Amino acid sequence: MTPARPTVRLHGHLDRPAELTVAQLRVLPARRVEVSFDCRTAGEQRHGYEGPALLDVLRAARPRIDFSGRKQRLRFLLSVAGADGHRAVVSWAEIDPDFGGQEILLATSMDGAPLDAAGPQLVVPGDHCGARYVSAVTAVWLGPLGDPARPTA
Ligand SMILES: Nc1nc2c(c(=O)[nH]1)N[C@H]1C(S)=C(S)[C@@H](COP(=O)(O)O)O[C@H]1N2
Ligand SMILES: [Mo]
Repeated sequence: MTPARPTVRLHGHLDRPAELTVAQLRVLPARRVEVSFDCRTAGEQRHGYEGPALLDVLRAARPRIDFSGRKQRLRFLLSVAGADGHRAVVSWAEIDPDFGGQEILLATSMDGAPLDAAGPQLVVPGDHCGARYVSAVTAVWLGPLGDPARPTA
């Protein structure tokens, strides 16, 4: 019997919410990055990751964000959750090419080893600390901070 594959649930303010396996993430264009990060308990680590840009994953799910101007998108954030409950927030602006344009990935392999059985890993090359490298990602939520009906709240 084939073991069940972990999936990532893309939910929140999306027109096409989805539940994707690591194999389905590989359909998107893959990026490769070599990174090093520091862990308070385990010290410095270096790894090579491969996988789609988080931006491409989310664009495929059609974010319900008004892209006609630039200010509207600044209240949006992503919450990335791991299977063990570890969670990290990424702002939309960090990955948006008009702002930070960071190449944050949802990795499908680490050091050449596929992550199909473990689930994908968030890769944040700009971070010095490894804590946002959420592994075994099970969900990515996208939504606005505050009430979009009351933009000044
Ligand atoms: N799901 C999950 N991902 C996680 C963590 C965690 O506790 N749970 N710890 C983070 C931390 S603190 C670091 S430094 C990196 C690398 O940790 P590792 O060496 O234990 O894999 O993974 C990050 N990703
Ligand atoms: Mo860490």
